[in-house]
Amino acid sequence: MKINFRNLIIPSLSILFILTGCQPQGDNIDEAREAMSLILEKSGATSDLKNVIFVLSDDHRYDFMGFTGKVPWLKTPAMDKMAAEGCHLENAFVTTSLCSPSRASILTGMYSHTHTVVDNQAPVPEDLIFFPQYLQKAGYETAYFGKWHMGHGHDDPRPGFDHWESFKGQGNYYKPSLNINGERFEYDEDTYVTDLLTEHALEWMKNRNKDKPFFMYLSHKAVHALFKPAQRHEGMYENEEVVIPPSYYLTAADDYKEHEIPEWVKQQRNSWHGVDDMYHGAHNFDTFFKAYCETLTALDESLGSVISYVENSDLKDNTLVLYMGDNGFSFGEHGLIDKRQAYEESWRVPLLAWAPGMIKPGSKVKNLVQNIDIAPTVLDMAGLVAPDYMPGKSFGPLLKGQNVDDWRNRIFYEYYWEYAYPQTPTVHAVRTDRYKFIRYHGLWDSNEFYDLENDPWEMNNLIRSPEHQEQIELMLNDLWTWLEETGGMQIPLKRTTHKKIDNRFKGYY
Ligand SMILES: [Ca+2]
Repeated sequence: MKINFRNLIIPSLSILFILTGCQPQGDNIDEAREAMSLILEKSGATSDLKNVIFVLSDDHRYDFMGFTGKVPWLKTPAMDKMAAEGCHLENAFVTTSLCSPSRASILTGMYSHTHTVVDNQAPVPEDLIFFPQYLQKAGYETAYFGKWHMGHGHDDPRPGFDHWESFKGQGNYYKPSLNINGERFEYDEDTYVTDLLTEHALEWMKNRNKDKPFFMYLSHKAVHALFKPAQRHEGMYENEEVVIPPSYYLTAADDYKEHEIPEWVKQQRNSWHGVDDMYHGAHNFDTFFKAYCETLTALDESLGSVISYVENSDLKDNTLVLYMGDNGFSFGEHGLIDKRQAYEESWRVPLLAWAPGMIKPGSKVKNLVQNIDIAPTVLDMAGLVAPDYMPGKSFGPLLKGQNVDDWRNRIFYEYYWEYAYPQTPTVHAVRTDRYKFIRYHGLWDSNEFYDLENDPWEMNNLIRSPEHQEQIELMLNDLWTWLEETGGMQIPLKRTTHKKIDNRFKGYY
């Protein structure tokens, strides 16, 4: 089935044409795309720091790192080292908590409703510019390793990368297959994908063109479900005790009604993404929790190898290493598993920055940072001014310990309902450093408002609280203004192609 995306593409192109001054030749998208400039204005800032390594993980939640103490027995020495010697951006979030939309936001610097990769099934419009394309034009050598996920159909090289290694969709933990610069390579059943990608990334760094600065994007499959640790890590946490969050039992009985928790949250408890029927009985909470932590171990080792290589080469003083997750993951909070919703465990991500010489050891950034800031930040490191159509900002100054007076004081969220996972509705949300307002679309249910300072576990919905009505109205208006001003006033639809697969309506339309 071919979907005509012209109606989606033309508005985003129009924005680019206004900003770049280029006019489309008729309405031919290919010609229009050719006409666009990939040359960005230089910022004029001089910096010795030129190279950037961006390591992305899949579904790693913000607090499952050894140094946070969240899971007392979890060991992540490389992440701990990055935080101790570099910077922990403590309030990092995505704009959509789902693989493909978040990855598209990282690579384009745009919101999901702007790049239109709103879910894992949405095709990728051909006019999208991935920010490494700008880096290439500025003389960078670029490389991509690992999970791409957007547009499941193929794993061929995508624009913006001189070197390409990827696989279709989610790929496999064991016996991986890689498309390396257009050529297919198959690996044996003992080959573990996290280790393989790390080896190849290190090899590329050793053999790259040393006359050019570089940008490397190492995108791990780990720690996406269904978790499979490296053989050497299997069972390492077998005898440990899982961490049960305070909100785990909130929807187990009728208490949730007093707390004004929405009915859909209660319903999801008994679904593919709920603790009472997780993955339709294929997994139990304890083994699932431990397998996640064990799978995380090879990912941490990968980070350790990358940092060690940088540390022991001439890259030490001119390279920034960033580590981030593409979205969060709930482990029983509100009785839920997985992501998509706008509670903290789903919306927040880990974000660490390490660059000896630039970042003061042990730095903490408390500002609200999002995935849409990655592109402007990397471009900033390359001495380039991010294009105006990108709503994010470089957090480079924050890493250097500078005060940025006009940094955003609220962030926005969007998630669009998926046919395959009908238990989570369409969600829009806005969050400040203290309050969160969540709005559900097309659902006769309660919206939510939380005072995160007094209720960090989001267990007391204050949507009816008289003293908070003014704040709620303010945030509701902020949300609509954001959607209106950024072209987000439509809900994407997809044709139904198969019968339902959820536990309540399986086999029926
Ligand atoms: Ca993900």
